[in-house]
Amino acid sequence: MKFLVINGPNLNLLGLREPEIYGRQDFAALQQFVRDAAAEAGVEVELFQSNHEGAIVDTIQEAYGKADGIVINPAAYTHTSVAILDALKAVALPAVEVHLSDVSKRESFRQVSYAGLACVKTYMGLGFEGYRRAILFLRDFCEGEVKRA
Ligand code: CA2
Repeated sequence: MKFLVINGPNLNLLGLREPEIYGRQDFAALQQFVRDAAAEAGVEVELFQSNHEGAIVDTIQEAYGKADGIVINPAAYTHTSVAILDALKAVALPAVEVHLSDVSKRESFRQVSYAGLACVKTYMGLGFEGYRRAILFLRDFCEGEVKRA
């Protein structure tokens, strides 16, 4: 089983500012955490980060036929991008949304999630742990899909 883990704009700057919201660990630590979580779950993982909406759309499209599921933190594009929502719907792969912070308790403009409309589950406010839960959920979800088929 292979999952694509996508991180959106500015997450590559983790650890540099706003540690009270996003924690003190940097993006390299997040990538290692995700690799370790995938190993624990017994799944393969491919990591992708971009600051560009179109690059994220391209990567979601390319996942079709290659990945079994997607874990995505679209960052600021969560709240603006119909293009990412449409790409997730188009490939129709099971997707799980992750946010490091609890966006439900933040500014009103963060209360809408377009990408979330195409996701089977959302984890927020758990920091890095949200990615681990997402991978484990997606593995169990995909195994269930296989059993039901
Ligand atoms: O909580 C999350 O994971 C977010 O997706 C993070 C986004 C934000 O726009 C979403 O509303 C919630 C922002 C990521 C920016 O990361 C930074 C990294 C270093 C310094 C400042 C921000």
